[in-house]
Amino acid sequence: MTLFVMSPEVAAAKDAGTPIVALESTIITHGMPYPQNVEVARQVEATVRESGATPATIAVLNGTLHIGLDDAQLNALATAKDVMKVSRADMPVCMATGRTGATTVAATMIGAHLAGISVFATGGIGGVHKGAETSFDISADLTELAATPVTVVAAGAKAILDLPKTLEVLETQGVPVIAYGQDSFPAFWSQTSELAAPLRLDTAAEIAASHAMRARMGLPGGQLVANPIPKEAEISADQLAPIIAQATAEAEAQGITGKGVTPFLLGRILELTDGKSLEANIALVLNNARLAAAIATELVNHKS
Ligand code: PSU
Ligand code: MN
Repeated sequence: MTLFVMSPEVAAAKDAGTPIVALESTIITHGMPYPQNVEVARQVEATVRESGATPATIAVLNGTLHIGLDDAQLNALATAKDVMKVSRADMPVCMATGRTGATTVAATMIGAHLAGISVFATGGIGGVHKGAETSFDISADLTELAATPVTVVAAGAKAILDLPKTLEVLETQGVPVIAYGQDSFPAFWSQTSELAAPLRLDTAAEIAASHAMRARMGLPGGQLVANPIPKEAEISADQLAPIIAQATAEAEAQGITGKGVTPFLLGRILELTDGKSLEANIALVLNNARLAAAIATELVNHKS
């Protein structure tokens, strides 16, 4: 039995050696409400295609790991109830027991790597949560970046996280954090944060060359590319700070822990911003899809 099923579109791109961009599915099931979730998923796929690459949305459907979903599968996932949120720890259990699971950044990296896909676009990665010094809540996305050789394009990390601690853990884990085209580490809804990014690169070609160099050196792990949200779509950090504080306090008061924390906070922030956070989220995901396609294209050229 094969470990995964590729969509015909992704299989054709693999055969032809053309660029492919992996996409996660937790953002669909646990990151955005229906029907925007499926509309955005389609838009992201279309943007990858317009940018000259093939999209490969990754998910576990009834125990089968899919690399690339067709429209009916995408819609089924977006409307399904009781979809597991699948990270590294859950993925084999989900697959072995025939369940349906949406892949986080960590699990999507694992799926992409199994299928030989090197570049992945998402919105934001999981990180070190505020209060982690007592809760120990640190996303498995960070250790996955240290272990699995996939370049992940995200808009930095959300201000729901402790950004300085997130950067510290990434440094400890030996993960290159590369801001694209600026010195500041982007903060998801805002172009900049008060933190400097550890590294900066200005072209997709340099990012691809760095990915290829890691492989040549035999270093495990991938790269985090932090791509700032487009200026016209950003929400100021000042505006968001009280909203994030409120959502975080509510999560604590309601005893939300573990993998429930991130979806809860995203949902509350959406409500408290009257949907503005979602518009920004959509703009930055599309922006990340374009950069990821450019990096995947450079990587293909680099190999040939
Ligand atoms: N951050 C976002 N949007 C998201 C997520 C994170 O801005 O949708 C999702 C991603 O799938 C990420 C996961 O991999 O949440 C992290 O969850 P946790 O914090 O439980 O590790
Ligand atoms: Mn967590």
